[in-house]
Amino acid sequence: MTTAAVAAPITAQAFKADYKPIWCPGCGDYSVLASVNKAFAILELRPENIAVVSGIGCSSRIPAYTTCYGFHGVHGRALAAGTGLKVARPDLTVLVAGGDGDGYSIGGNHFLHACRRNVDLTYVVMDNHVYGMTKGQPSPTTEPDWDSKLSPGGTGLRTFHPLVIALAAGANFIARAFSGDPNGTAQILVEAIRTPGFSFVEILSPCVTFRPEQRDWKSQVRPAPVAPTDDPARAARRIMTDDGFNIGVLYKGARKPYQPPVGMDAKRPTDLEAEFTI
Ligand SMILES: Cc1ncc(C[n+]2csc(CCOP(=O)(O)OP(=O)(O)O)c2C)c(N)n1
Ligand code: SF4
Repeated sequence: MTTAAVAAPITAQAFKADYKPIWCPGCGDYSVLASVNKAFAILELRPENIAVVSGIGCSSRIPAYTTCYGFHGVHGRALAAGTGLKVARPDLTVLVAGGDGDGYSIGGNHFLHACRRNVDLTYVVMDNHVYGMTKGQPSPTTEPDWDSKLSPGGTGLRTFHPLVIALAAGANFIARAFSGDPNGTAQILVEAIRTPGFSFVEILSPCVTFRPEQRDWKSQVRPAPVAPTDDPARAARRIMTDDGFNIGVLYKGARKPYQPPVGMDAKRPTDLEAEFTI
């Protein structure tokens, strides 16, 4: 009698690339990377079936640090690239990742329309309320009174509210996580990836270099005191009235993802020309 070989379960280690991250010691993005890899392992995915797509920024370095397929594109265009990829290759798990500058400033318009389109991918924003890579300029989520050499006295500008904007624009899954809770973050990512449609996970990820006071986030975050809802009005009230530190899944809807047909016969330019001949 022969015993069939049983494949060992995949571990987070299998998603860890040989490249050593060059983030500053203590940067929250290290834990986000660990949570992403853990989530892939819990879901029993394989690196060759995943694409991690990013823009530019410290956080956007993440594709290089996984063994998955990766695309480190241009600033603010991660969602455009990731959406196109998922539409062309619906068989892949697509994770788009980056920072608050990348996603909400230069990429803000893509963010709105990715929520609206509801293509089946997961978007992770490592939000540190600052442009880390370019040395500390304020971002859309920077507090109006944050005083720095580059914004003396603060910007005085109202902050962008990514979660409620995502809800209004049509995202199907909305959650907030904290990098200092890697297991909780991994669980939220598992749920986000499993949920069909556009899943948005905002991860508070401290920039210890330009916002050292964010180390204190660990004492400010708390589990959201309410269960996830599928009612957008309740979710909006919840998100609008919290102080930005409630962690958990805040909204989970049931919108059908957008997926146009793929694999259609390509048209030759001469056929197209013939269609338009009067
Ligand atoms: C078109 C373009 N404009 C500006 C830049 C410069 N730039 C690179 S990263 C970045 C901001 C990064 O901030 P964020 O996305 O919050 O990521 P973090 O570095 O904080 O992780 C900027 C403005 C660029 N690379 N390309
Ligand atoms: S500058 Fe900030 S965001 Fe960039 S690696 Fe350093 S701590 Fe992280």
